[in-house]
Amino acid sequence: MLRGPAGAWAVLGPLLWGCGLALLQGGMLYPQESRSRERKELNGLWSFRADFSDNRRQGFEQQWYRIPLRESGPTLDMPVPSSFNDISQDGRLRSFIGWVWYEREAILPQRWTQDLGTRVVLRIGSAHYYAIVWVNGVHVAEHEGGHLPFEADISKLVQTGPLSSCRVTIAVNNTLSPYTLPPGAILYKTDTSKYPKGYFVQNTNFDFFNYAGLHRPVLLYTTPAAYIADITVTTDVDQDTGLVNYQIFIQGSDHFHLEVHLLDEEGRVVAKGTGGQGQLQVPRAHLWWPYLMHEHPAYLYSLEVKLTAQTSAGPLSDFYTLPVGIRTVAVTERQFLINGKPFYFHGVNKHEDADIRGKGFDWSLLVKDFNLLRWLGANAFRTSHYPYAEEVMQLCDRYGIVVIDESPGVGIVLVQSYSNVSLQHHLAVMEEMVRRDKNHPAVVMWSVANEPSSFLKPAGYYFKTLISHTKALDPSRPVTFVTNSNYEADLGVPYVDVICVNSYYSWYHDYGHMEVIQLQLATQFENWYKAYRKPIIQSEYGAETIAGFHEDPPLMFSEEYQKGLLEQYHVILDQKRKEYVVGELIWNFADFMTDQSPQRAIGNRKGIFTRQRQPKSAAFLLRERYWKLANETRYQPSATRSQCAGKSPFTL
Ligand code: BDP
Repeated sequence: MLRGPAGAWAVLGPLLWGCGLALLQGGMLYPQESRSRERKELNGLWSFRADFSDNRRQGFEQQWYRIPLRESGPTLDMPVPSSFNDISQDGRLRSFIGWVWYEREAILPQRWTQDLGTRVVLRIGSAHYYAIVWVNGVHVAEHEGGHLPFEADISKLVQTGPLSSCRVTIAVNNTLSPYTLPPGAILYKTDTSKYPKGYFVQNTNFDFFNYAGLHRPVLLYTTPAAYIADITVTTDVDQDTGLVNYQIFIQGSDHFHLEVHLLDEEGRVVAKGTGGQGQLQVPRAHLWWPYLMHEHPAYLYSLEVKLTAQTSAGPLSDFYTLPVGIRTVAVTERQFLINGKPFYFHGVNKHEDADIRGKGFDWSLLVKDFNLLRWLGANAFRTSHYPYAEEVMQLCDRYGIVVIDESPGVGIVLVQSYSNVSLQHHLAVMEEMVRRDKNHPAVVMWSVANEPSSFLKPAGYYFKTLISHTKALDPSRPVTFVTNSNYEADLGVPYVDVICVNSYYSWYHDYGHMEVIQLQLATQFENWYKAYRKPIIQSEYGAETIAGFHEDPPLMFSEEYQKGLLEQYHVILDQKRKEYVVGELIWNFADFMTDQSPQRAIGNRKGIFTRQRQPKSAAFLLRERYWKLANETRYQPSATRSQCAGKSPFTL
């Protein structure tokens, strides 16, 4: 039976898709090459300087952006993308707080600087946390927030003079405040008998190292002056016909013509349309299925959009191709449905984290992680605790790895972080996130926060507003946040579609007593379910484990203890998944760096893989479990509707 509010959006979602879109101004299409578009990556070595001055403002006082950085003082070579923290041997840089300066020259093709029908855009994938950007000394952009892209149209700047190069300067500040996401606070230590004058530290309420810098690709790309600014696609299924609703935003011209073609994986046109908005119908559609749920998961169509526009510079064409997965998502009182079939999340929580590069994007790491996920039989992960790189989301679409897409709302524990200023910023971040990730079939749910103090009085209004805003932005997906509050005290959970609960039985309390886990976990599930009658995901559980530590009988921190603890959880998960538990996500996929503290032996060691991606014993245990779960929950299409005749099943 469909539950009230969730049921309503499950039914109305596809019809309402146009309404949410109106709230999203402007687009954030992934920059791709096409017949009308070029891109030039600015990855590699940049000049770099951290501003160690007492007030950290020397760079602004001396206007370091006006002349090449090397002319205003010494610089370091800094790789982009990468965090800057672990690159040098300078301990001060590892824990630096304040402004750092990046600079690099880019040589532009002549056509980009001379053809006024070309638009040149500078795009920064992620700058943690606050960034100011200049091109040739001219301020072009400013952005708050560390995990989402932003861009600046720099055509006018590069097309006005005889220049064939441009100097890009980016100042990045990693300071967090109670009003940023995630929140943090600078604490001045004023006791001069203990600390030097002006001494301060940054306190945070999250458990990962606050890596900073230019974490994702920086690039230049072009579009014609009249261009496809945004595309939004939602999908539905009627019997065996796939419905693809599209809406396209154009900028740079009021007189244009749009053609859309939907191509299957063989490149055959299966539907076409014209105009900025419409519905394509695909008879006998191949649905997008999660990994291991179907013999041909992750089927992607291509939506080819062609714009022909009249402009003052003459007629222009623009081409953009968007991958489209046709699938539905719905939530009932006890189930999470994908394409109308019960889906069980068996997966992991991750971090963007690795040796040396910190949170810097790296293709080798990315592909290794996806190979490990597939080896493990994981069908899902949560982007704990911030949006991951766009390239990660693209691989999830291609491999069928289902995503709970989480905002950087982690560590919202202080009352100030529930203020109006914080809420407005959180709403804006959700807009940026939905705008960026709305077209990924892999994304099946938004998570607006992790472990906030949702028992505090202002939390009720805060989460009500935040969740309803997110639903208004995207009525096609359920919304949640991840709680660790008591079920009776939590003021945010009434507004979620799926309850996501973190618990660390026999780890953060009852140390060493694995015998209490079953009782405590069963009580947890029963309390939440009785109170809300909503499906539940065990969104974190785990134990700190130093690879190579062995103790039998199991002791904390040993590989045996991690395995034993997981096994105790699995007993209850196996009972409750027959009722209303719809998923289990281990904490964590891999060990990761944290702040230094007596509880952390060089980072958080709850990974089932080490930070270097080698398996601990628990990885083999989970692998056996996940493949078994996959076999039990696999959807068997009837012979007549087989969607992949002649294709081999995807197995490892
Ligand atoms: C949870 C947090 C996660 C931590 C984990 C832990 O959500 O970010 O890393 O605890 O302590 O409460 O390992």
